[in-house]
Amino acid sequence: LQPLKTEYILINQHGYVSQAPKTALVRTEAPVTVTLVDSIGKTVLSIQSTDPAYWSQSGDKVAVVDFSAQTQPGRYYLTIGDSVVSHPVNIIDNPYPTIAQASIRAFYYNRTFVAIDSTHGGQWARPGGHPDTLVYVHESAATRIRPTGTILSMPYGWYDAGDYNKYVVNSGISTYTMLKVLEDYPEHFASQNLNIPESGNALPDVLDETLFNLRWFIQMQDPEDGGVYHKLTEKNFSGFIMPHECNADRFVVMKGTAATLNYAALMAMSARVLAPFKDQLPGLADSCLTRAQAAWQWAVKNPAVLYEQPKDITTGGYGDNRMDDEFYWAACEMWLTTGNEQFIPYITKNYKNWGVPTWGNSGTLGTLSLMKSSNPLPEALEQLNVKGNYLQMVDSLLANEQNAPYRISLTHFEWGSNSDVANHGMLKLIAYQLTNDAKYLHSAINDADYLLGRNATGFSFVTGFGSKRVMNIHHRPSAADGIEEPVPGFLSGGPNTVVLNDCGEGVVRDTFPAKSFVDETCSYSTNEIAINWNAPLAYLLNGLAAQYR
Ligand code: 9MR
Repeated sequence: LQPLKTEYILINQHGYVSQAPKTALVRTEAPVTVTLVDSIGKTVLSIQSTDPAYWSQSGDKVAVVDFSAQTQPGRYYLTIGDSVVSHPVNIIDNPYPTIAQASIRAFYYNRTFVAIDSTHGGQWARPGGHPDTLVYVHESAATRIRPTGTILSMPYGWYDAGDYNKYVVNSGISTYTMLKVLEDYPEHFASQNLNIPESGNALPDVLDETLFNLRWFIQMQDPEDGGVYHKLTEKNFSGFIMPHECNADRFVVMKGTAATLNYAALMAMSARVLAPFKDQLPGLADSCLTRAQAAWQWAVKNPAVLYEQPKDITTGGYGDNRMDDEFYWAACEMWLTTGNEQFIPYITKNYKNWGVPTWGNSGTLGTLSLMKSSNPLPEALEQLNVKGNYLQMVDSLLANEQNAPYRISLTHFEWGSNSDVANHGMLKLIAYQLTNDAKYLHSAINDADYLLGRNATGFSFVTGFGSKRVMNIHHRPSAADGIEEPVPGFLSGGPNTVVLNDCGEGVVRDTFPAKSFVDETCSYSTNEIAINWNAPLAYLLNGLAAQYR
């Protein structure tokens, strides 16, 4: 089988489910016959591809190869003639548990403050950094009681991404998604062992990991008035050094409506999701609710305080200029947790089909929570037809997928495009929970296949998994630790054309969006990692792992 022209055949390099549909893609101008061979070269299946179709996003033609008929677990290869062979094709009863676990362990590796020890971190053990027990109030956040330079202690929390800062707006959606996957798949998490320091205590490991972030998040409220700081940050992004080598001052910056509503929403949701664990976490759910109420009141009094980046701060902006999605999300959570009718008008006024969730568009999170409610909705909410509209939105994602040569629902590549694919997968799994219709489950598998190699770049985008996997993520510890393999379990942001020259003149990127990606540390716009990207990945992979257990 020489030479190896693996790029012609695009597969999920991690593994296919033995009892589910299995597809690969072939880059070809005309239909081809593809052979599935076993590890000693014996033909087990001969497959005729579909007619190739052109995709304007990738600038190439691909044909679909469906090898679902092979249900026997094992290691195989897809071949064309005697010169083209794929990466190994793994067929497994449930390929997801290990990678699902890694997608959550990635958050452990991104903890601030604590050291990552070798028992839990293996070769990626490192000293702790950024204790955040000494944080200054920036002048943009100063009040009479907390004037500029006041010292606060706000420890714990995850680093946002490849940088070392902590941002409320982005942390809120990430934490929500992690609590949501726990809420939706409790049995899966009852037995999952993440090998983190808290493993073995009475809580599910995913909750322990999420609490590590929540314990920081909860502190971002100004106790005087209930408003919430936009971020906890250094003035400028640090160099590519290890966490413990950083010694730049840290600040809390400007209170704003988006951060405050995001906080109200997450705190109210936490009060609900944590309630069953009140024996292990005494008082926590109650205090989340008290804080949610104070934040809500601040936001009602200050409904349009937009975040403005102060002149001396250059780290991530996460500046969100629309508040109606946050008002909707927060009102949904507040109503669900308190049952107080005062929130209903905020829900009805701001309801719409908010679409795929992102840090700047969080409305659908409220819808996901509403749909999970076990109590019947009051008439005013029933009339919104939330569930019907939701399923219609997911159906349109499925229609996109059917029409797309690459068999995904993505039609437009934004910064963090891979997280949109992962979020599609999450939305589809939730549609599957609501309907039990396998078409949603199978479409979510296609999203996982894409992320794990069946895409226009040929890369598996999850560190540590896949034959041709990303190695040079824009992640300070991975770049500075002297270890060849990047920290595992992280989802690379993925192709897009937003910043074509992030690596300077020396690196030329493809101008087709689906191929505009480089596996270089410098490519912050295509190869960074982030908690809001890993969270839907964790949802998708753990949901699939739960499905095939
Ligand atoms: O995910 C964010 C993306 O939507 C924005 O277009 C981009 C530029 O503002 O910023 C991304 O978020 C980055 C954040 O600002 C700082 N930490 C790293 C994040 C991922 O790149």
